[in-house]
Amino acid sequence: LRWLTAGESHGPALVATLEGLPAGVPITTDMVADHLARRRLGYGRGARMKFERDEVTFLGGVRHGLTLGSPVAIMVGNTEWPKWEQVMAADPVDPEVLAGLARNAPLTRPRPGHADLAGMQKYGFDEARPILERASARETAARVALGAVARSYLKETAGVEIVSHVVELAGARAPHGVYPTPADVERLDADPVRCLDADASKAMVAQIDQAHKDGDTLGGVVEVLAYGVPVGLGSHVHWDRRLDARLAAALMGIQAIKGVEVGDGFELARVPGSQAHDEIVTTDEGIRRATGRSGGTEGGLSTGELLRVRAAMKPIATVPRALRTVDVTTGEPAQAHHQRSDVCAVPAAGIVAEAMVALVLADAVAEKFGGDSVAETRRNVRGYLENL
Ligand code: EPS
Repeated sequence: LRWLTAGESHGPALVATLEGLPAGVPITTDMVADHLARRRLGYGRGARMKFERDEVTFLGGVRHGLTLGSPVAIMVGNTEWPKWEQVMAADPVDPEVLAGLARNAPLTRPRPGHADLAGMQKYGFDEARPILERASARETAARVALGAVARSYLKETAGVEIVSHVVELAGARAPHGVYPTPADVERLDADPVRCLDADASKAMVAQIDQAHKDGDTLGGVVEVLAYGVPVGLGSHVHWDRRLDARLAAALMGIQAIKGVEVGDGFELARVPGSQAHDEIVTTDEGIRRATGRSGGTEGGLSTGELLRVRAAMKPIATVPRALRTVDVTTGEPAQAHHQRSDVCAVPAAGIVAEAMVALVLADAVAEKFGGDSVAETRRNVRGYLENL
C-alpha cells in the first residue's frame, strides 16, 4: 500500500490518497464520518472540536459503496475555512488586507515542545504559522479517514478487528491486563476518556478538570488491540520488514507520541526470561501461546495471538499557562503564544493509533496475501490458514 495526506490545519481541506487495495472493499461516506466523529470525542478537547465538522467527500476509487481497485482519494473539509480564507489563501493576498487581520499576526513566540522553532529554523520562516499549520494534529483526521478504509479491508479479507482504549492519563491508570474486545467499543466510545474501568475513568476526568483549572495540559497512554491477526504478517528477515518495527514507526509518527511499547514492552526488560516469554502449548484450538506478553509478535512476525501495542502521548505543547520562550523578532525572553487549545487529546490519540495500526496491518496483509479483488484475497487467506 502507498498512502499520503496533504492539507493544513486551517486550510480549505485535508486530502488523503491510498493505493494498493483490491476492488470490493465496502466503504461509504458514513463509515468514514463515523470514525472521524469518534476522533472528535474525548473529555478535555478544545472549543474547535465543538464547532468544526469533518465533511467527508470521496474524490476517487469508490463506486456505490465498494472500492474499485483504483487509488482511493478522500477529502475532509475544514468547516473553519471561511475564517481563514485570506490568512491561508494559496494565492497572494493584498498585504494591506492581511495587515488588518488579527488572525494573521505573526507568531514569533514559539511554543516549547511544538514544531514551531525547529521548523522555522529549518524552513527559513520568521514566524510559526507556516510550520504549525502542518504540524497540527488536525492532519490526523486524514489518517483516520484512510484508517476507516484499511480496517474495512482487514475485516473483509482476514477478519481482523481493531479496538483501542486509554490505559493511563497523567497519574490515573486502568487496571493492568484488561483487554477490551470489539463488543466493548460502544461502551468505550460512550466513556468520556475511552477507558473501560469506571473508577479509572473518573480519576482521569478529575485529572483533566484539575489541569484545566491550573491552565495546564496532560498526556497519557493508549493501547491498541488487534483481534484475528493471522500468523506470519511481517518478517524476521530484515529490520524494515519486521511488523513490530513498522507498528512502532507508525505510532511514533503520530503528533506528540514519545514512546511505543509492543506487548509488555519495557516491563519485559525488568523480569527474567522465565517470566518474559509466552510458552507454547497445545489447546483445542491447536498450538497457542499460554500468555500474551509479547504483544502478538515474535521475531518481527505476527504470532496469530492478540496483537497489542501502546503509545505514550506527551502533554499538548500549547500550554495555557504559557511556558518561557524567546520572541524571535526581538531576541528577548517572552511567553509562548497561546490561542485556544485542548487540555488533553489522549482519547482522540487512541482513535488515531487505531487508524495507524489498521494501515500497517492492511499493508502487511496486502503484501502477504495479494489479490485484486476482496474475494481473491479472502481465498488466499483461507488457503494459507487451512494449510498451517
Ligand atoms: C491543534 C490545535 C487545535 C486543535 C487541533 C490541533 O486547533 P486550533 O488551534 O485551531 O483550535 O483543535 O485539532 C483539530 C482541529 C482536530 O481536528 O483534531 C494543534 O495545535 O495540534
